[in-house]
Amino acid sequence: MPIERVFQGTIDHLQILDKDGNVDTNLEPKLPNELLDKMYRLMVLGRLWDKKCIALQRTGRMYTYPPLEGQEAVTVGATLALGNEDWFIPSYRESFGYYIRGLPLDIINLGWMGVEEGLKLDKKAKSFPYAIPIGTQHTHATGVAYALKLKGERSAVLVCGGDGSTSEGDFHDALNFAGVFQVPCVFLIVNNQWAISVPRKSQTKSETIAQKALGYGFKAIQVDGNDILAVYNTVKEALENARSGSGPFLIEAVTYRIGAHTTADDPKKYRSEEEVNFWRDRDPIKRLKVYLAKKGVWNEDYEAKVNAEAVKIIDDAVQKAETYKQEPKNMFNFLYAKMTKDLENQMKECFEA
Ligand SMILES: Cc1ncc(C[n+]2csc(CCOP(=O)(O)OP(=O)(O)O)c2C)c(N)n1
Ligand SMILES: [Mg+2]
Repeated sequence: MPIERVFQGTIDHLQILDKDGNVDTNLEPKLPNELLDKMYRLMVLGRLWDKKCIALQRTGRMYTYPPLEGQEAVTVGATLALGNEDWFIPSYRESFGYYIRGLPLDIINLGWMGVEEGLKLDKKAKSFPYAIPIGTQHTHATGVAYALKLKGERSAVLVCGGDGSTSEGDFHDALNFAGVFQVPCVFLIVNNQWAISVPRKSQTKSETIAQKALGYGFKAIQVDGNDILAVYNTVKEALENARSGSGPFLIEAVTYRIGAHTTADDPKKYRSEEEVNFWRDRDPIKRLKVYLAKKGVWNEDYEAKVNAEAVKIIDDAVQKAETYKQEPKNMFNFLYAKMTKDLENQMKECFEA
């Protein structure tokens, strides 16, 4: 009996801006300067806000916080590519994306300060609270996307999960269902090389994470996650295809977490300084800066203005969050849509004793 090949798959890797900011002119998207300027401002704001959050945590003004440094192109590029009609379902690492979805920064601060209202998201932002349990957001996303499809809405879901989340059963359940029911969901897997102290190579034997989608019957691509042009364009196109009925898509964004996993982690215990420096050299902000300088958008004055503007936004947001009068009863109010009898009794015990 002749052997017949019944399946063959390939995964492409996309990079538009190289590590030194040189653009591949064959791939360069024609984005207006206003959008490129917005990307740069948001990445700078994200980085400075991240530094501030770490400083707040170190001085007892914020709780455990998961740093963003190094992954700004993924969070900013992906959320900027969303339409108002789409849904954003992030993990804890993409909380800065809420700002791009229209939530004020002080509300995001509140979430990391342990105030319940920080995750009571304005419905207009069409965003889910960030998932702390690894991988659970993937099944939620498939479910939301299925609902959009059943309702006949022209919108899509963007869900973000780490490389570690792809080892969870939830990830595979979500992809299988998404493929079978052709739901409008874009899975953005943020491969930052580590799941706390577990390296990517111990996570899966696959050469790429992207290829996992092929097993579930849909397409995928790997992009340079430190190249905002590649991230933005790929997510935008995938969302548009999903809205038009092409079904799910997976994007593996290859990036690196420069900081600690969270403020409760010490990465020096499991990774080398050389590795971190290798990735520092691939910084996402630096390469957009070079590109913008060549376009005549970036110069020293511009940099000073962008930084001053970011510092002001951050200071105002910290001030607002720290003077927020929280309602302690909300730790009971926000647990279920309707409070259970047990919780009601516990609340009474706490506040009426
Ligand atoms: C179900 C579950 N198991 C374990 C944990 C503990 N945990 C928190 S973060 C993390 C690693 C996640 O790594 P990855 O998905 O790559 O995301 P990253 O933190 O790198 O952004 C683990 C195991 C958890 N939060 N939830
Ligand atoms: Mg990871």
